[in-house]
Amino acid sequence: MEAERFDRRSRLNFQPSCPFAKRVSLALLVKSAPCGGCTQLSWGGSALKILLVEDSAIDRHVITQHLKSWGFKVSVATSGTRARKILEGLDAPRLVLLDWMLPDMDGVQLCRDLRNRGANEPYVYVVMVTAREKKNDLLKAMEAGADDYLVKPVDGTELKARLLAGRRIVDLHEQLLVAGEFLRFAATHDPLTGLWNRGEILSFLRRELVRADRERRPLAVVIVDVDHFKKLNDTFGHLAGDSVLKEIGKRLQSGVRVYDGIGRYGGEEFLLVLPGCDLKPATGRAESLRSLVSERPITASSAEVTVTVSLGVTVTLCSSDGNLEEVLQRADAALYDAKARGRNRVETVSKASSAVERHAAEEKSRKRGRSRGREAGSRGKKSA
Ligand code: GH3
Ligand code: MG
Ligand code: MG
Ligand code: MG
Repeated sequence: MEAERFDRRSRLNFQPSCPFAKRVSLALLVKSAPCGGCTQLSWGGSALKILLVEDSAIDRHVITQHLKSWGFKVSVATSGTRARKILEGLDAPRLVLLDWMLPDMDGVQLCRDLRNRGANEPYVYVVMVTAREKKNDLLKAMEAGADDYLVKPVDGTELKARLLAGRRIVDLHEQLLVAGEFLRFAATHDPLTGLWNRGEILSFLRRELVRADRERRPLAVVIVDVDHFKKLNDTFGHLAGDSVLKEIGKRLQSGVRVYDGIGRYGGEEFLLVLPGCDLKPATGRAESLRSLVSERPITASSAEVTVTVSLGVTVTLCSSDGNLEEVLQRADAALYDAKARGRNRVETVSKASSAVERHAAEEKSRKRGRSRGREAGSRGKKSA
């Protein structure tokens, strides 16, 4: 089984850094597990949770006995309020057997409320269980969002058949959710390094530029480029080059804060966005990142290679410091400078002064203007 899971994962080309790899392979495993098409009501070997909402003690007893004998982990609610609480909880049951008449509310209303929850909530499969057997009642329950309908007294075989169908829907929905999450991850991450891809880091930068402008906070942008990477590829081969890129990505990521953004900008280039960071601290951070990459050799194929990077740093405070393209151009110009000055070094964009210093100076002059205004006002009053 383990071998099959591994094989499926590698065919889908998951990277170990993809947090969904485990969940997707689990979902595939559930589908391909021996119990997938048989009559065992379990979830990949573990008990499937079910909520029984029933106020009649006799019905509760009979149905619970059945469910337990089929391997379900049963939660019981004797009122609609209690059922709602259980369904709002973390890791709530995804299968519900719902009595129509409850002491505090009508099961159909509970079902309707369940269907009106946000689209991000996991799907809950509802089987209405009731003594009402008119066709109109069946229609009313289905219109309220029930998936199935069972008339009391409950027949064990019939109940089991309905639950097998329910489990299939719940399984399919889980696989759909996991596949959606995986697609979202794949669309926003670089498959080699597991970092954000170019589109995602640029979106982050775009958002942070707006925030920096609104909050008048500095924002540093750093472009990191591997030195003489072509030569490394030529000497050790492309696969070795790939391992080096992965390791550099890891080292850079280990050196940034949780609220910083890091992504693969292009071939052997990385882009870092450091919110709240002015030029001086950003240069210090870039310097430590440079050391993190070069301080220990990286294993590439069978060789140990020491790799260096050059970094271009720029900082911005507000929209008048330039739009996204201009900010990137400035960081790129600084990087070009670092390359020209011998590589394995950090350069900042030469013309940009500290954004925060500039902001502080602007604030000072504004305050001076205001106090000048007040002084003028009080002088005016005195003379009047
Ligand atoms: P410099 O110090 O001036 O930056 O020199 P460089 O050799 O690093 O720069 P250049 O732009 O000449 O070469 C970059 C190389 O990076 C060329 C390209 O084949 C390689 N590269 C780009 N993406 C990948 C990748 O995903 N894997 C590998 N192994 N190599 C890559
Ligand atoms: Mg009842
Ligand atoms: Mg380059
Ligand atoms: Mg390079």
